[in-house]
Amino acid sequence: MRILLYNPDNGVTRNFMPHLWMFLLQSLTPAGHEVLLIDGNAKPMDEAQIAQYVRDEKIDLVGIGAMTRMIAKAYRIADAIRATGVKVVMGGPHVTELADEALGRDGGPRHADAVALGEADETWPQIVNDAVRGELKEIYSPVDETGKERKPSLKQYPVIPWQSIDLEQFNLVPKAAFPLLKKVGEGWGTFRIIPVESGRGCPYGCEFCTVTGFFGDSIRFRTNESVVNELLLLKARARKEKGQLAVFFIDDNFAINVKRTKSLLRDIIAAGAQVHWVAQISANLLRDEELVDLIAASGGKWVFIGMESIDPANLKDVNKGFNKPGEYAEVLERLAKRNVYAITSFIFGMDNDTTGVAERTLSQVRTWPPGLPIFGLLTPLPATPLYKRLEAAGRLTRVKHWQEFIPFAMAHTPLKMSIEEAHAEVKYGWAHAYSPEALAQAVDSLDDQPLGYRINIFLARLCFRGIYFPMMGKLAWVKVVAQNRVTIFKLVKEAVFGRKVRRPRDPEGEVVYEEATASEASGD
Ligand code: B12
Ligand code: SF4
Repeated sequence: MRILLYNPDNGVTRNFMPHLWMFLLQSLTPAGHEVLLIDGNAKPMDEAQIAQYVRDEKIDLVGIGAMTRMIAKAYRIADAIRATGVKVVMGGPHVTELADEALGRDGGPRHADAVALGEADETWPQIVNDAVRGELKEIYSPVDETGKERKPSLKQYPVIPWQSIDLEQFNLVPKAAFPLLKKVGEGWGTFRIIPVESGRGCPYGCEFCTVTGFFGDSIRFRTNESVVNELLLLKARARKEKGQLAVFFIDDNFAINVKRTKSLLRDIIAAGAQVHWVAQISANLLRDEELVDLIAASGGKWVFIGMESIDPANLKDVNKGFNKPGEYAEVLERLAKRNVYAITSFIFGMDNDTTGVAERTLSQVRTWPPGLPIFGLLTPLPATPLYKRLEAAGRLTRVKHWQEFIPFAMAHTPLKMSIEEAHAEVKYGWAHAYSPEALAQAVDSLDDQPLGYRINIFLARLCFRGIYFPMMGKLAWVKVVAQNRVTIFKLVKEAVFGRKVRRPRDPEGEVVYEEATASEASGD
């Protein structure tokens, strides 16, 4: 069979990273089938185009995966494919929770021929085999012989053939930035972020999160050896392509078992498998100095921290009382001391939020080492405890918000502010955290660091700005570049002519200056 795996675009931004599920299911497909991948965020297609593609490529089976925010597009695409007579299987977190919606058993139209519930590592081969025989079932659940739910072990993790997968669509280097980036060091012609998982599951059960329900509170890990080998494979590819590559460890809480994470990081270092990496780790686990040392030594550059709120009452409300706002600054300083920076994620529209929450949050953020703050709204995703609580209280204003998806829009009314006020807070957060002044300040705050670090924070800030203010066309980019011309000019000048590097004060209290060296200019 010719199988197409498709992930829809989110309709707002371009994807910075491919979706792991596609590569994983491709690797788990029984031999003898050809599997094609389309990620809509890198290769946007509308319904007519995808239907044409399915006909032209003589596709026999399509698998579609989607998060809640992309599900409306996923259904439209599925409808267009099914109209060509090709069967569609859907999987992922949304249809796992609402299989009846996808199968048209809730009174609405049917979108999928079959639905794979939960983790499909073990059911996917069975789905393919059933499709070959023309015996596709409606629902596939990961269960054992006795019918009990079974979470796949990650001990026998498949080898994803990264050395040969076509990743052209995921090059993140904008062509206009070539001249500047070439100065920074070798190999900046391509830059890709690759998703790698080292484990699954998080037992913390934050009220708004689907992870504890979906992956279960049983935490499972791959072997260190299998993760290390995957990193070595990716490193070899980057070397061969003379390109740059970073890994996103997509584990929900990469350090959920600190002892195991340390052992993995030690093995990565021992094998020389260090690549630059990003991971999600909750703030409470970053108290451990040795862990943070190992993060830095193994290539960790950015840590995504779900801070959510600076108000302990809000955190308690959403079952995230383990976050202690009082220690956020200390945690970030601990990381920054090792040149590791944080993507700090905040949620507005929580029940104890009042107007001005964005400025109150930003006034703290400004005192922290430079990072990448991101702002979202409390969103009741289906089947989460949050959804159930708001539904029971009659507080949902858009009960099936995913069917009329609007980016950055609430689906319930917070207790102490209006929906419009909450939207305005998010806008304020993005506008002020990513203004030209804020970008310049972030770059300047790293004045004692090599040029590579400052370019890195500047480019990262520009990209993150695009989450709320998408820069989809050339004109939008030109505008952003014009607004930030002073900072860009400063960085280009330094890349081309070198600079007087400002070093920390020496013991005599004198400021020492020296010319930038080639090694400094080549970054980290
Ligand atoms: C990495 C990640 C991201 C990345 C981007 C996605 C990417 N390119 O990989 C980033 C950081 C950008 C991101 C952003 C967001 N994310 Co996110 N993200 C994840 C994360 C941590 C890992 C995804 C992953 O690769 N998992 C590992 C793979 C193996 O699991 P999987 O995708 O679920 O696939 C398995 C099964 O679901 C199934 N399956 C999946 N698809 C299909 C398709 C078929 C045909 C079949 C048969 C089976 C199947 O088989 C797979 C193997 O078992 C998950 C949490 C998690 N652990 O999954 C959240 C998660 C997917 N994100 C979530 C959310 C809410 C978001 C945001 C909306 C957050 C926000 N408020 O802004 C944004 C939206 C992004 C967008 N593009 O619009 C939710 C989605 C919940 C939901 N019901 O939709 C999750 C589950 C986390 C959570 N807090 O609940 N995310
Ligand atoms: S710590 Fe993160 S992954 Fe774990 S339940 Fe909370 S939000 Fe979800």
